[in-house]
Amino acid sequence: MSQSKLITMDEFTIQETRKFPQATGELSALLRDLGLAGKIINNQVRRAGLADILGQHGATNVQGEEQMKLDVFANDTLINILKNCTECAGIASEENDDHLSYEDTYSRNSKYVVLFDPLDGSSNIDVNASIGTIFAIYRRVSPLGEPCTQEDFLQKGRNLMAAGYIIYGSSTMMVYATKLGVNGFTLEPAIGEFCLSHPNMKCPEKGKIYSINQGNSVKYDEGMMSYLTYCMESNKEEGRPYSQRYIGSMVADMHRTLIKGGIFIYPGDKSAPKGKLRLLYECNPMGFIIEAAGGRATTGSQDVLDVQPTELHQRVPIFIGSKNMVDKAMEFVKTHQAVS
Ligand code: AFP
Repeated sequence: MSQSKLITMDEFTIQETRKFPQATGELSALLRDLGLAGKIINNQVRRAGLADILGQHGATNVQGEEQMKLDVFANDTLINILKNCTECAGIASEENDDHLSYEDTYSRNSKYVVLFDPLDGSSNIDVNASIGTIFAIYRRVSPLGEPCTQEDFLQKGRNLMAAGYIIYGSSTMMVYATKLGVNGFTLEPAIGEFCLSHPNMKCPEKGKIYSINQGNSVKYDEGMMSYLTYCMESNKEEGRPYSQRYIGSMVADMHRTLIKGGIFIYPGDKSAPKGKLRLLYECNPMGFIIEAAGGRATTGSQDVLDVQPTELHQRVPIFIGSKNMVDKAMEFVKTHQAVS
């Protein structure tokens, strides 16, 4: 990309906001605050091996999974930054049982709520693989001036105002989507700013990579198994067999999928019909980003963004990525659904 000057994320977001004369700048401020949280978390992630911060924290989260110290740090950082900013009425975190309503006057009068997975893929921390923070921003439905309520968080992904992630990888990047599109910003460590590096990101319509925990295939249904066989079959014209890549960190697998194209799948299986990934903290934000980039995200029976959430920690199966590849996977899944 040839660009004559560095554009910081703040500059870019303000320019985008100017396209909407009625905008108050609150969403831009919220994105800036999420970027700030990302920089603080990044700083700790980069020092993980040195700071003796690796290892289990001892507690388990609401999903029954062991938390690691960095998860706790990332969660606390986001909660505190969003509490002290003036644009967020409350949060829901993958690491907390319930939502949190901020009670001060500024917060009560804020129109946005934020949901996040503070450090997704944290089991990759001790092998130094990429991990990330995922966030989703809704306009609240409860009245301004009141504490926010659970209904503010249990909204369909279609209602999202913005969603994004910060990937702590070879470099640190913040990618966020609004209805205007998807843009990526790389952290320039010398000045501590996220700078526009990937403008107007589009997910290629077709890719050559499928990404799934294939070790679980003994539990998959016939539709899933026949799709996997299709991915592995040789067909020169169609570019198969596809390559299989799976990091086990959704942010990292999705970042690759967004840039290179491909399909990422976490299906339901015999022991977990709803799969593993959480609708509100992982599937909706990633679904919103990928749709804004021209891709597709489905549970296998409906668009992820159309699922009406009923609980904060709900899980859904997900097929997400390049539109043509998700369409093709659905042919296999639907055929099986039709005969079973
Ligand atoms: P952790 O945060 O426990 O590492 O889980 C990561 C994750 O939620 C998501 O980022 C991965 O895509 C998925 O789980 C990997 O799950 P499997 O290990 O079951 O394949």
